[in-house]
Amino acid sequence: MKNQEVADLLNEIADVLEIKNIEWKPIAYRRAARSIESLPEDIGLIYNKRGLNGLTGISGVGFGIGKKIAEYLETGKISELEKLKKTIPESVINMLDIPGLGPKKVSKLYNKLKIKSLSDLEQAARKGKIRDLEGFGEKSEEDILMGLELVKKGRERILLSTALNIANPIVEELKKLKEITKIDIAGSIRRRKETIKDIDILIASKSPEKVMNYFTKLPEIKTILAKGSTKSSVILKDSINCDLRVVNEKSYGGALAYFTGSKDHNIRMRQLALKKNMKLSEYGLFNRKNHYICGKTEQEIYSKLSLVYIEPEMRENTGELELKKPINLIKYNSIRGDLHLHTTWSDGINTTEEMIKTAINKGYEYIAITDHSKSSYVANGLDEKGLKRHLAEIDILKKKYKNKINILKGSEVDILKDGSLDYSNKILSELDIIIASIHSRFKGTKEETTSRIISAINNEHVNVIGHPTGRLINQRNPYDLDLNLIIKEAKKNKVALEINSYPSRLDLKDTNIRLAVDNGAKLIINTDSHSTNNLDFIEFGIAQARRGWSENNNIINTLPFEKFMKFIRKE
Ligand code: DGT
Ligand code: CA
Ligand code: ZN
Repeated sequence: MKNQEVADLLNEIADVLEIKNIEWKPIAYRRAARSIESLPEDIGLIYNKRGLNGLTGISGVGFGIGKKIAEYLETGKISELEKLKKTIPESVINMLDIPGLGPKKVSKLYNKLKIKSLSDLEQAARKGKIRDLEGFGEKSEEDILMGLELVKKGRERILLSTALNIANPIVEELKKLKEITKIDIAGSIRRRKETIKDIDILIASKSPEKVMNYFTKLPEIKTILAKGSTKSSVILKDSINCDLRVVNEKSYGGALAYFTGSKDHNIRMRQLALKKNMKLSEYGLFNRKNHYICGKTEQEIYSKLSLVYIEPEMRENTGELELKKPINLIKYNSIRGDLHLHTTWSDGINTTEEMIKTAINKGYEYIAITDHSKSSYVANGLDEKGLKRHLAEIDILKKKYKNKINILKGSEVDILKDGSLDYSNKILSELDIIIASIHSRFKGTKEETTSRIISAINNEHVNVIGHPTGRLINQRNPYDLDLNLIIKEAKKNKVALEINSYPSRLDLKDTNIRLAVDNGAKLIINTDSHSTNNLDFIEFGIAQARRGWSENNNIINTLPFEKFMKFIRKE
């Protein structure tokens, strides 16, 4: 489907026009973009079948915009946009990446203060030059500086899911080469860190030259930075670096441990080896006289050092090497149900039935359908009447699929400003499971936001706090919260804290999860799916749970259905 691409380009035209202070036209482009985004049919197909008439038949698309879309579908670009982009510096357009800066604000910064780039922007904000501009204030300067920080971080580090989507196909390509006997992704990806700087791949092979020749010719590669027989470094077309190392089988475990890291874990491990009169390197474990002891597998290295084997997700030197017995981390197949799913009844793009069928195919025992409540109007939340109709539909589907899966009636209910919920208790009592989430007024004080969440926890109908800290990776910082207090209250009231698996959320994050685990609060791993494909995000939530040292007993949706329901009924 090209719909999103086309919509993005139309929005880009609108952005540039708005920065140039041109009126009305941007509104038309945005209207067209919105309607194309939500088209169920592929816009390319519409054009193929019915030409320009097909395009102008789309609501909001007139002749002028239609012709530009046709040009894009035919040639892959819109000349009008290329021309427009030449009329202002690209670095001005980049300012739109700062959270909170839309084209109107960028236009003022550019036209009135002559701010042309992110570095101009930073200087102006630091010197207090922006506060006097109409529509800005001292607070906006702070927000801009914080936004710049987030953007800088985001440029350096990409989301784990993005990194895996780039790395996995490369590994699949490499596996085709029969000279490769072992291959693993190492580095922060193997540790499943939430963001990634670069891709590290390790290979065992007796013909390193062949491997390197094959690797450096892959179509994914943009620039070769270095090519040697044991190490090559490239920049991929996705603008991320990828390092490849080839070792022999005898050193594979040593190299895998070394390149998986983390660096701090490696350093601690080397110290422990020295204490035992051994030497650990990327080639394996050696005795004082430099005689090879072992190195084929990681397991034998940990074992020779009398250490418990540490799973990659735990290797951050936060106490794991001091463990006397292994932690039985939750497994990637331990989850029995996904309890946070959106459908076309609010802002999802698949129907309730499509979501149910996907969950059945994943082998789940139970699921909950949890569309938004009425205050989430941007997410098309359901009012009471809508909810009733939605529940009637779920009743029918429950019967239809009763031998295949247990379907819970749920809702993701907004926590309002005063801590009350978006539906009355009477309505909430008709539902099986309630996720309470904050979706508005993120900027309260620590006390305000904490007490809003605690009020929700104290509501007898609430079972889960959704994405508890509200952060969006590289886009929005977490709310100011007293997480210790929330963990304590959640535990007391049999409310589970969510590990939201959505790749840009991962909320709670690894360190928060560890805090909840240490304090005995229960957690639940959900995907917050807005389409059937999103159900696969569960692996990212599980990965963060493992990074937070979770075992099955910390996570309520590892329980068989009856036991899970006992928790939900607060028995
Ligand atoms: P990233 O790339 O920032 O997301 O995180 P990593 O952990 O993948 O870091 P990277 O790519 O710089 O290095 C890969 C691994 O190599 C790292 O996890 C541990 C190892 N390593 C890198 N530099 C050092 C070092 O100076 N000392 C030790 N002991 N290990 C290192
Ligand atoms: Ca790396
Ligand atoms: Zn939500």
